[in-house]
Amino acid sequence: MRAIFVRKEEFQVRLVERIEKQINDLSRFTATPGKGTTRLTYSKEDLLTRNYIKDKMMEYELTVREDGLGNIFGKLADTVKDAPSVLIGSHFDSVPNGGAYDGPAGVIVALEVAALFAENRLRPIYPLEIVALIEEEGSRFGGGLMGSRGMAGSLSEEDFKSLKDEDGITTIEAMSKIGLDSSLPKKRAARTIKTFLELHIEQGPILEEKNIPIGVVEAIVGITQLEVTVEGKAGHAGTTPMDRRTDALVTTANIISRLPDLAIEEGEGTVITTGRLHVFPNGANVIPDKVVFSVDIRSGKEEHISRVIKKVHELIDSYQDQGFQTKAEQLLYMPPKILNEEIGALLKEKCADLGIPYCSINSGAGHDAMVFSDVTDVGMLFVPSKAGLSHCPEEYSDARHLANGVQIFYEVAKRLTEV
Ligand code: HGY
Ligand code: MN
Ligand code: MN
Ligand code: MN
Repeated sequence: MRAIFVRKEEFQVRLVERIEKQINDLSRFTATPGKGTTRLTYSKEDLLTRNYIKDKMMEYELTVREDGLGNIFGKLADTVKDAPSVLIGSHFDSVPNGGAYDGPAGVIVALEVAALFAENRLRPIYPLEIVALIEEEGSRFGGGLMGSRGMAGSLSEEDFKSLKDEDGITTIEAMSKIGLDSSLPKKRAARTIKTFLELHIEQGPILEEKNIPIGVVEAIVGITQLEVTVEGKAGHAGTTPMDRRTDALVTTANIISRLPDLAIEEGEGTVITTGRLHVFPNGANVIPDKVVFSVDIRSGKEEHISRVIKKVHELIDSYQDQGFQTKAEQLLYMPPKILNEEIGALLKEKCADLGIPYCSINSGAGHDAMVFSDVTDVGMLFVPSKAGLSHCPEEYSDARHLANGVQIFYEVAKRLTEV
């Protein structure tokens, strides 16, 4: 693919090399070496990544702190006391066996913007602040967008404390295991954030197919995540006649096989996915008495999501009269979001000034930017994903595209921080 990049200067080459090195460094912090990135929140891989990010922040002369959720902040020393920050960042956790770019690409780009502020000895009026967010994927505690929701106040302190992973370890216990202080403040007053900017890999094929290096995100799809439980009766696989079974797994299979049609009937890009499933007691010669599985529903319009949620409830309830207990717990509900037009226009203006081709694009993936759009102005850039792949070890984006993002955010940040 012929790459379109801003003119190649020594600075650009050096920036690309620095980005590539940081991507490679961070990709080492995985629980599944050789099988993609598995970096669960508050795990030892989280701790290694966290220390690396904090070292980088200190190298770039930022004041480093962590909040009561474990989000990491690097702030360019205050110039105007209590002025709201221009916050740039993304998340650093991953899905199981994911890629090296989903999240870290945005954290590294943000760090490199701070490096340019430091190198050019800029003294902004509004502070520049870099953030590395936790548990965006929800891979350990479910739901997702936990770091940004905790900051924005849409995840309450008690809900945060009640979250447990599959082994029953709470967020608080897991935090203290890696030396994090969960008693620190979590919610961040909206007046302390002037703008939030996030660069992310597209995780789809559009930019690569159009051969355009930058997407300016205008809207983000709405997402609901349900956790469905089907309870039947355990029994002996050999001695229980077929007509006397209340098999939770067979019923779950029937339910899951009906889900795709619910999205297809809605149309307009509505999608539904079951990605996680647990069978209990999970013995080859035991009729399963319980199954717990995820249902992820997304659409560009809220009406489609709410209709599908209703149909999922009707579907699982229809098994109640066959002796099953069923329930669906809502782990996450995020309506579709339209991002701030002014910030979008500013991003496009800077792309044009830098001679970087761009297009507008919508996101089928969820992002922390959608949470922050409830409390501040938000801007988001996408860079191409090779073959549109993501959430898999094959995920790849060209560091030169990320360098484009650094330069665009650097120009936008100078304007917004009123250097
Ligand atoms: O699921 C998503 O869209 C994001 O990757 N957390
Ligand atoms: Mn992501
Ligand atoms: Mn992701
Ligand atoms: Mn419609």
